[in-house]
Amino acid sequence: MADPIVVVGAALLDGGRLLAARRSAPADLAGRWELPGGKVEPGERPEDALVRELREELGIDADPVERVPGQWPLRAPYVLRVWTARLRPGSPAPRPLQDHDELRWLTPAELWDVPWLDQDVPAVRDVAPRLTAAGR
Ligand code: 9L3
Ligand code: MG
Repeated sequence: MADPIVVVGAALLDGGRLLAARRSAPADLAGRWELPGGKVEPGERPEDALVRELREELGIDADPVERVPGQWPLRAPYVLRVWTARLRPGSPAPRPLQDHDELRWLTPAELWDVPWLDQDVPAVRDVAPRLTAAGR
C-alpha cells in the first residue's frame, strides 16, 4: 500500500472545553463536526501543519501540546493524527474563516451533543479523558 498521507486534527482545549468545528464543505461532509485541521504538505512537519491549518481555518495562534497516541483511517490514502493544542496568549478567538460555518466549545458533558464526522468519533473518544485532565 502507498504511504498514507497524514491529516492533522487539533483537539484545541481551553478552560476544560474542546473546540468543535462544523464543516461547510465539501457537500458530503457539510453539517458534521470535526477536530479542525487538514493535510500535511510535502516536506512539512505535522506540528507545523497543525499551526498553519489553525491559522488558516480559525485565525488563531495555537501551539500543539501532545500527540494523542494512535491514528485513525480516513478515505484512502489519508489517515488522521491528532494533537492536543492550546491558544497562545494574545491569540484572537477562533472564528470560522474557511470550510466551517459554526464553532462550539464543548464541555465534557456536551461532547456527544454534536454529530461528529464518523471518521472523527474514535479520535474524540480518545481525547475525551484529556478534557478533564489537561484542559484547565
Ligand atoms: N478530515 C476528517 N477529520 C478531520 C479533518 C481535519 C479532516 N478532523 C478529512 C476531511 C477531508 C480530508 O480529511 O476528506 C482532508 O481534510 P481537509 O483538508 O479538507 O480539512
Ligand atoms: Mg481542514
